Amino acid sequence: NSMLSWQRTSFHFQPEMNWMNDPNGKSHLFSFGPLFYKGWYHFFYQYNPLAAVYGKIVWGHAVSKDLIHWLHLPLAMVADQTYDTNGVWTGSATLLPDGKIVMLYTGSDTESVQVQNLAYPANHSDPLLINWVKYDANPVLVPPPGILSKDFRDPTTAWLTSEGKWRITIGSKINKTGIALVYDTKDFINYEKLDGYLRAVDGTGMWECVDFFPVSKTEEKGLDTSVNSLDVKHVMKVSLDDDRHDYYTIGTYHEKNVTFIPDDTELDVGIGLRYDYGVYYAAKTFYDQNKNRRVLWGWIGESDSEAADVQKGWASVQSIPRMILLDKKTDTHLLQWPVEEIDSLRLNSYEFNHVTVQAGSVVPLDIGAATQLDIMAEFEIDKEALEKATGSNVTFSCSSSGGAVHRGALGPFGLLVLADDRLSEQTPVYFYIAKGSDGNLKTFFCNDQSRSSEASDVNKEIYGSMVPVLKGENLSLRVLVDHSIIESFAQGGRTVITSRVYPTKAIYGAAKLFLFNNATEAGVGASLRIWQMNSAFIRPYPNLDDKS
Ligand code: DQQ
Repeated sequence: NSMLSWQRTSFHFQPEMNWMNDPNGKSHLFSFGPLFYKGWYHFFYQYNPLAAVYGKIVWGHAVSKDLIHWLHLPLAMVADQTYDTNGVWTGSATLLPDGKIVMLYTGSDTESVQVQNLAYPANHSDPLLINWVKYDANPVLVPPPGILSKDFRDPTTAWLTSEGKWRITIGSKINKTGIALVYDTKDFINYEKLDGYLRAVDGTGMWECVDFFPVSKTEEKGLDTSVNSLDVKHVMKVSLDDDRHDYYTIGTYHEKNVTFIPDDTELDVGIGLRYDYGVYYAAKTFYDQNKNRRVLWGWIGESDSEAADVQKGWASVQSIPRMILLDKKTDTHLLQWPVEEIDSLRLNSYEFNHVTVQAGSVVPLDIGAATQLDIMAEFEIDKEALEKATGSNVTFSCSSSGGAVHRGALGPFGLLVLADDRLSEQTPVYFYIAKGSDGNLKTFFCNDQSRSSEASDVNKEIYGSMVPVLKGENLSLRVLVDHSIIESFAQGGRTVITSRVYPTKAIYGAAKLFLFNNATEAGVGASLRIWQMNSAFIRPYPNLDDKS
């Protein structure tokens, strides 16, 4: 066990032991008036308390004041009823105008039928919300006619219609068409199924963990889930069970027709943009009314073997919560950025200004141990080389064009993360610029895990996608490194990649950081600010028995 303990992360949310998956209940900030002036973020998650592999799932629960340091609380809900005996699955919280909370979640019942259930806090004056009550006439929704019993799950947070009803959507499929069913309710007990679908897309299969929320077209802030006006766009996100990735689409919500229409049908739900081009699934947002922002949580699984998970005794982490905004410069993309509270973990910093990284070279960055880092980097590519490069028709893709060792005129260049001295282990996080035959530049952002570990039983895919780079923009990167996870954000969070890597040598003090430029023509100038990161405090809540 201790041999593998270095893989444990230091500032990402993890239970002490065993298996975790989806974020649930979309943590909200609850404050309880002047007498109990205590604001807590609540985080619920899919959890198997008995083993480090998937199994009978219950709801884990933790609280935080800042989304970074966490206290584990007792399980919020366990599989103890006929309507959830095979698992207390994913659900969402809705904060009612009177300050009360309702939770809708999927139960897998005695026959493994997926049904929707209602739960609420036993005591709304308990800021920790330790005890939960399941409604005694559950389930409140069963699969409607035409929907298979195992294709009906993950109710969203409810939003208000202009008539004052609450509306939710639930993911499903018909044959191979992914769909989002819509229901209206006044009391969360009785529901009216609306005709049609919020959206349906052929060939995308089962939609899990649908999320649906507004983003502001005019302001740099988040919006409560019910906000709807001409100043907003809506975002729909689905998790595709078939390919295990999270896709989002920006478009317009038509309340009266109960439909969501993408701005660009080529970027439709489930076929267009992804939140993250690495390991990232079942993500959910919530509106944080304390800081007027929308925050995204995502489940980051392991990519080592199940046997290794059993040996180390735990599996999965949650991403650093990300603030979400509409990218007004592109209008097609969202921006995702680690919540500002993560900055409180920054320790000593190192600055490097305009470091020249010649074509075909590697430059060590002398910062000491490189296992817990927050890296901000900007790259300027040699203009002459950009102009001189000959355009061609070659199609580049991160995953199939040879990774960081494939040399082009204008890339790859970037960082070698979690690398040992001799570079026998390294994970390149990099840009690759391709010039088309029309002379236009296309920029790709990739993570190459193929040499991340000398171990053989780990995933070594090369991840990535195109990233829009607008006129006048430098190439910019932010990378959070935390032992076995690398979360990387390009162009302010327009394109994001999360890697799970399991080096055997590049660990603790032996883990180093380098700049690299594997282009054949273009030199690159790099400016960086790098912080060593403290560990977060993530422990059991003290003295819970003593709650007087
Ligand atoms: N995980 C839950 C389901 C959801 C899936 C069960 C997504 O409710 O569809 O643990 O990872």
